[in-house]
Amino acid sequence: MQAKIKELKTLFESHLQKAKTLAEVENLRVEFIGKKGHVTSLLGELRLVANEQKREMGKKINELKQFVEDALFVQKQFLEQETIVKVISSAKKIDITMPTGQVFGSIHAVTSVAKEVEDVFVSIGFIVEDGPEVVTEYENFEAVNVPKDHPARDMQDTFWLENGQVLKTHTSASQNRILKKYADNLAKGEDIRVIFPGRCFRNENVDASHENTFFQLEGMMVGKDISVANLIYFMKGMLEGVFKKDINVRLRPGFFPFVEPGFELDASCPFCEGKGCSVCKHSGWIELCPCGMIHPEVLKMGGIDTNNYRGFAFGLGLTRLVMLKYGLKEIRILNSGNLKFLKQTGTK
Ligand code: FA5
Repeated sequence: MQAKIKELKTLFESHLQKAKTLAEVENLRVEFIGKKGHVTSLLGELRLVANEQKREMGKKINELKQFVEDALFVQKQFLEQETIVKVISSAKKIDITMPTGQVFGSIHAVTSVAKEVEDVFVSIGFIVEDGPEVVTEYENFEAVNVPKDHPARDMQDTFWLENGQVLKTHTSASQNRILKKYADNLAKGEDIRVIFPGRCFRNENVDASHENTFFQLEGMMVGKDISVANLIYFMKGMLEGVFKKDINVRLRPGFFPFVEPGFELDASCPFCEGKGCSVCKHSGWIELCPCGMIHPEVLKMGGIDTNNYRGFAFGLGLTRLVMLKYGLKEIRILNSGNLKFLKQTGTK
């Protein structure tokens, strides 16, 4: 048996020297340590060996098996490495410093300003929510205190779908769903702080400052002692984050059925710093963001206990903010796909 083991080892070594491909190495594995391989059969022959030698022979066969396994592993690794080197050295050389001529896209101005606004709010504990563009009549109107036949429905020209749903005319259409989603926060002693950007659609005549498809970015904060002062504080912080300078804000009364009291928030013109210029039509102020304290009916429909909690909401005209930031006089350029414009305003 000992002689057989030795013989097998020599045979394996001579075969291994000739194994120059991975397939040949695999064949060798099957031939020696496969189910019916030489070494495996030798193990079967152990039962014929005298009892006092069984232990020693068993050990030697296992050592041979281990030797074969190790040698095959090393040879396999060597061949794999050799293949990689061959592929690399025969590959076409590419100069990665050469200009490719490829045209890369960039982030649209609306997306990039939305991200700036989101970053400011997220840094003060707001969550960013998404919402569908097709919504129910209830979400778009009733849930924000605009019942059927209410004259305020005419404030926003609506695209109605055949199934009775609408293309959302304002991001306020997500208020009800979001209030319901986070109402439990209040019981846990936490505020509700959410912002929700979204694309809105209105069936109106387009001009330099009105599009039928535009973006708003809405925000809500609900809690125990929320007041108009909180609203002013957060809006000022957001504008300073976007324009990177001190911005004054002022409130004027404004009517929206879903807020009481309601306001129009004006920002001091970031271009002339309130002195008056063509962007602010020489008033020093720019109308930017309707807002107000959320109407108790809206809170109730959102599952909020109005005896204990109050909140503010704002509906920033995101597209208008983008126009302001880039000094654009024509809103339609933003949806035009004009590459020259997109290249100038896009960020990487
Ligand atoms: C609303 O849509 C209210 N939902 C906003 C709101 C939310 C008020 C929460 C109070 C509390 P309004 O219709 O004014 O309000 O639109 C808000 C902003 O969207 C406007 O100030 C304007 O900046 C922008 N906007 C409205 N219509 C257009 C349009 N056709 N094109 C571009 N921007 C528009």
